[in-house]
Amino acid sequence: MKKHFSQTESLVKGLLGSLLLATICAVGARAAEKKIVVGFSQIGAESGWRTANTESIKAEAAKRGIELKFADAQQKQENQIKALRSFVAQGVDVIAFSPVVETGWEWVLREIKRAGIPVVLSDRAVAVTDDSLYVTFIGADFVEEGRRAGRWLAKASDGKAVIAELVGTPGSAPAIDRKKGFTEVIGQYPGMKIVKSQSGDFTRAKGKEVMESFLKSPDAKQITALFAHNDDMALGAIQAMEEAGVKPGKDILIVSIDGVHGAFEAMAAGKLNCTVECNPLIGPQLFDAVDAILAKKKLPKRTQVIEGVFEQSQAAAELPNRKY
Ligand code: GZL
Repeated sequence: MKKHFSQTESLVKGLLGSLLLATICAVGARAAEKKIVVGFSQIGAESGWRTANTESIKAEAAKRGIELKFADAQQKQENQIKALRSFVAQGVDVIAFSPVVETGWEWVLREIKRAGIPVVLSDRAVAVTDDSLYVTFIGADFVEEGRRAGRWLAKASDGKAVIAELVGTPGSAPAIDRKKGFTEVIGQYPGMKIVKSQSGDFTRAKGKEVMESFLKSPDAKQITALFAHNDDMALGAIQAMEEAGVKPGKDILIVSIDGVHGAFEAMAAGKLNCTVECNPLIGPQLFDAVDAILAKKKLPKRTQVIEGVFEQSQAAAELPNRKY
């Protein structure tokens, strides 16, 4: 009996050993295969800039084999907050989002921190009392973009301009900071003043609508320049000017921000005078940050995006190089 039991015993031991080995391999293989999962809440599709930004993020995630859970908020903060909460419920590895406005994020960011999920701010910043609620912010210096627009207009108008302003989404970081930078520069020129200012919400349609109302106002004739917080609103304003018999780029100088393809076409046609670049192609930087976070590397609180300024004389030559 004893002999018989030892043969059975060694058979069972062998089986258990190979079962254990197979399990270890399977778990190991699955761990090796486990895809990084990133939840991204995007503002919407309000402008050419935003579309290019989305394409850059989706393309980079696909290139790196990252599972991207992408949510379009149609420019509504409540939709972004819902999406952020759903990412927590799904247990993603990293959460990234482009906050439509600066305020109102503290609560949900604290929930995400409690869930132990790192957060990356993409494109726009948030106003919070505790900056440990996010790991890093990847985006442009909007105040400097506003200064660049102001400097260009001061030079082009010899420091004398009666300005209409198309403002971006109220409460958004780009709208607040671009206005801040622009007014800081024109404040140095007594001959430059903003006489009309209204939000076009970064969209072409609203930009056209607001410019139409500016041109219908009794003091419309005094306007000599337009500062648009993005190219899409400037392109809408150009349409409104032409329909009103005003020559855009000549009767009214126009400076805007983003550097989208349509802006270069308008400059080449002599209808837009200057666009200050704001690079939307931050997908690679975003996923470099994700990789660094998952590798437990230290990141700076702020990752700057590099950009330039382009005017009419450069448009035709630059057009073929434009990636967005
Ligand atoms: C800027 C970005 C702005 C663009 C607009 O980084 O947040 O939002 O200037 C876009 O075109 O709608």
